[in-house]
Amino acid sequence: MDSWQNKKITVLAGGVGAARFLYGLQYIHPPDLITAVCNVGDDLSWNGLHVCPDIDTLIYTLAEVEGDFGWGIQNDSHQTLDELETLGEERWFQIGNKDLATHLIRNRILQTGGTLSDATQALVEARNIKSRIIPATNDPHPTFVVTNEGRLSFQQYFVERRGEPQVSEFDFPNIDQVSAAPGVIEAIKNADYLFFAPSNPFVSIDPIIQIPTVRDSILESKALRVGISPIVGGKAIKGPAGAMLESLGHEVSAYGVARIYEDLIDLFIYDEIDSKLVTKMESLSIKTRYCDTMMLNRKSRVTVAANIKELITSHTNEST
Ligand code: FO1
Repeated sequence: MDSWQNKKITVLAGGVGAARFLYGLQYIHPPDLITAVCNVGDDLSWNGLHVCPDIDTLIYTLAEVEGDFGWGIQNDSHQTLDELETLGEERWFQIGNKDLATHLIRNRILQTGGTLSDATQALVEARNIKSRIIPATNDPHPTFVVTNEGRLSFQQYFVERRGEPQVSEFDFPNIDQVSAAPGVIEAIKNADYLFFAPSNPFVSIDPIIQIPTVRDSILESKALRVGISPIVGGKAIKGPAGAMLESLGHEVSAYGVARIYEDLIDLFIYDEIDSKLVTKMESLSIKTRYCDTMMLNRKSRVTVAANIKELITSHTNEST
């Protein structure tokens, strides 16, 4: 009997790495059994429009329209941005004309009494995506990055300042008042497999698991809880995870990430290129396994999902 078949899968998801993993996953597993709980800490207000980079990256990737860098829409144009610049506006955050359609729809739904969950659901359906994508929360829950240049919003730090400032800590204001969005706790508690996507542990996964009740639901979940390393060969595949690990005093390696997740997961998967870390990994209180996790193109995303499925199946068979 296939221990994986018909199982409910929930993925705690950030942006590009999570989107690529979910893309592969929905090829090897029924999409209607997959739920992505998505970070909203990167959200920003752009000219009054609520932009959700991680949710949109997930939607665009699953719909196969993502841009070359993994975010935005492919072959987009920027006349609106050009015109805004002509009118004296800043242009550090690039919103393409096609991408704008997403934000207009989301904004209409939010302004007519809908929640971010409602807006996300409408956008998922409009792109004919069969997996469930839900925001971690419908409340305002921005990530602030405390740096040597002051306290910056995530996008100011990441895009405007190109991730250059030295990071000392992260700030999630009023976190005690943030509630999980409908479906989040159930999706975590009732999952058979709960993945921590290969996303940034500090600014993608932590904003989700810091929400009161979410951390408890992970601890109470009956799922096999599986972390996937976003660090390969001592470097982040994408984004500032490497620099953040370093400036916060963690080892910049898959092992450094495994240690951060150790109390919350059962199994940690890292790339085969880091197989030399095996002795260190075995010193942890969790199981660890390695395989090829490099998602360089659409085909390899499916291969990686299949590799991970195989590791989990053999891990489950060994433990029973
Ligand atoms: N990333 C950039 O590096 N520069 C941009 O101008 C930019 C614009 C942008 C617009 C919409 C969107 O959904 C994502 C966008 N991103 C941009 C990516 C985004 O900053 C990051 O991918 C995530 O927030 C990190 O997960």
